Amino acid sequence: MAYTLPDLPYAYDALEPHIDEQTMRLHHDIHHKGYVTGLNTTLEKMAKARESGDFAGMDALSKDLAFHGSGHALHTIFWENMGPNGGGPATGDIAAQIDKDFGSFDAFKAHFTAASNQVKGSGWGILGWHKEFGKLMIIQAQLHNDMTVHGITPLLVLDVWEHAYYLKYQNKRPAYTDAFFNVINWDDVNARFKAAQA
Ligand code: MN3
Repeated sequence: MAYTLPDLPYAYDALEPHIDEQTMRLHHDIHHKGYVTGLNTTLEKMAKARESGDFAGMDALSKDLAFHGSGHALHTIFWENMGPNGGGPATGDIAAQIDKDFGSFDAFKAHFTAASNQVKGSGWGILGWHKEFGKLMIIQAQLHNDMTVHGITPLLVLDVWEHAYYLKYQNKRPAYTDAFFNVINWDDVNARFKAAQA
């Protein structure tokens, strides 16, 4: 049972002018698909290793699983975190929790964009709920999988790999992370927050 690339929940041009159509096509159809394929290939190779009893490649395969599995998971969240009618300040329960854990929405936004802008090379800015700690946290991911806090559930994720913004924003990552706040679907973030607390 292989994993498949989920369709975008809106048209490729739905996030214009903040995220351009060509970037969305390449990002979803080529890059995300690559992680889905990589995840399936890695799981097949792991199954073959168990069948044959030859576990010599398990270090590399484990790294591949972390990379492609996290790539597939984060991109799936990323598409759903955005929408054509999004943007504006946080709403609902997540807004209250943001105020509690970060002081204000503006302080959260400044913290989240700084963490995202300062990712060295390819990675993500991530707002997550840590159920055991009872707290929202902002973390970075290097690539897709390095530097997590184990136990955290991603609620709002921002891809800052160059493939996510370079066609439109070139080297101006801060302009892209600022534009992201015009397309955030807070209903989706709230649904994820509710599920993560259950
Ligand atoms: Mn990406």
